Amino acid sequence: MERMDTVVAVAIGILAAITVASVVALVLVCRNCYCQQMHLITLLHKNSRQDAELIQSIETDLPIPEPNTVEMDDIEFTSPKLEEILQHENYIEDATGLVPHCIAILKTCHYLTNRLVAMAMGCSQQIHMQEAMTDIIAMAKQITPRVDEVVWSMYPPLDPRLLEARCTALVISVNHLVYVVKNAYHLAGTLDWTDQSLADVEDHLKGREGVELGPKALRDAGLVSSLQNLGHEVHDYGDLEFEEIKDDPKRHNINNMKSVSEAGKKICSAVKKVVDAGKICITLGGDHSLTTGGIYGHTLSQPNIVILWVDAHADINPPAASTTGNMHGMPLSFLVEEVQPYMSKIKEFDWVKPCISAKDIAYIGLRDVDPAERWLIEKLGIPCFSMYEIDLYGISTVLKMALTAIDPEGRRPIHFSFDIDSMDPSIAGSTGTPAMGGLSYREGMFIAETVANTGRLSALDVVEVNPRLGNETEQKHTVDVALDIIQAVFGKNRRGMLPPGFFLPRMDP
Ligand SMILES: [Mn+2]
Repeated sequence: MERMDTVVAVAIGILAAITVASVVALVLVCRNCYCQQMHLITLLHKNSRQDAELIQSIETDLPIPEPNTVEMDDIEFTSPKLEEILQHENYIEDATGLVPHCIAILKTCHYLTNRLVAMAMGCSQQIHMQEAMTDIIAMAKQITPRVDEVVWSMYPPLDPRLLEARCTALVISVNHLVYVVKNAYHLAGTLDWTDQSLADVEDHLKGREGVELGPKALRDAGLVSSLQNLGHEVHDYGDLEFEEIKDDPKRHNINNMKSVSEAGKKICSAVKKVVDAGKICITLGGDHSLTTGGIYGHTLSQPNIVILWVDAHADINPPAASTTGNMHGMPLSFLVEEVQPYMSKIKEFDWVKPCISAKDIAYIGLRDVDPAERWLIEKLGIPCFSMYEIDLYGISTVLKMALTAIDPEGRRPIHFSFDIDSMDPSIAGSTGTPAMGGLSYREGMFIAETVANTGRLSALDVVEVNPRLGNETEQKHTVDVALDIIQAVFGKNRRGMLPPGFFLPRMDP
């Protein structure tokens, strides 16, 4: 019952905040509106536990005045707790994976309403107060019960479809408000920020996770120029375009199965093309599922590769053994010959053939390994250096052992698959499945420098950088760490660098 009380309190809290905001907006604002239909696709994802507390924090921190008694100037719409929620979002647990999206939608709707109201306060003289009042009142009346409904169906999130429908209804109402305000101002240009917020909301409605923004974040941070500064010729092939497949339910226990299969084919041929041309291929993710196509494509050009898999996770669950259905936990199962007896036949993945042996992979940094994965590692004898071995031997010995295990003679091309979640969340927290106790910055850099020193790097994956998770500082750190690792892999060394031909001229006496 305490939980129900919390839910009621929360519902009333958020409802009241948005009511006040909407009512103020409607007093100031006029004219017509239109609405935009959106869809919510359920996406299995991580996590949520402390949601009730978090939502309660929103409630306790937001001043919630009585709509009828308050003066416009008295309304304060700031909440430091919202910032706090943003920081801890990626540690929230919930089986449906929908709650984080719902919280994000509620927050954005809250933010939109607040800003629109604040703006209306600032420019009330521009608005024709008499007009369109009826429309706006009707609209505001829609928003409040819809917030209430979303919150009610979140605790617990028993029916994902109901939750989807209710989030959609809320977003439609908030869209109404946005467009009514836009219309009232006749100043669409000054309201560009609303488009960004609405696009964010739409992403959450679609269950998009933000990891697709990783490559842009790395490019924006100067990836290409930093590699050029190291003396490399860099060709940026741009983003691969993936078609959106509408009807793509979970099948064979793989979420969005057709989409990931089709994407894999494209990644496969793109990587093959680059390696065929004698270049080192960097594949930026995105999530780790890209290696199904990436490693297969690499082997089509270079059959003799070995794989250095630096990750918190083993990513070798056969689909049937996966507890989440997320392809990014399974890519190696499609590629390793010895795993095939444990795989069910999936015709959509006929294009990928098992192409590497369990003996050709070395894991480094594991610390979140599923039972099926541990069983395969032991049964197949996959060289595995978890955080335990790193603590036991130190990173230098571990690397020697790992490289020797997969290639005693040190002649084979290396596919270095680097998952940012191998690093400790304290330095790279903006990632979908963070795990405590990861690699230190120094250990990560040492791995990268050692790979560079082999001179045998043939392909590099950098995956799971998610610039939408974590706070601003975490996002920046995560991108910076990824960038430093990439630079180290391509020759930047902490000992310092001599540019070609550099010398210190003697001074005349
Ligand atoms: Mn991974």
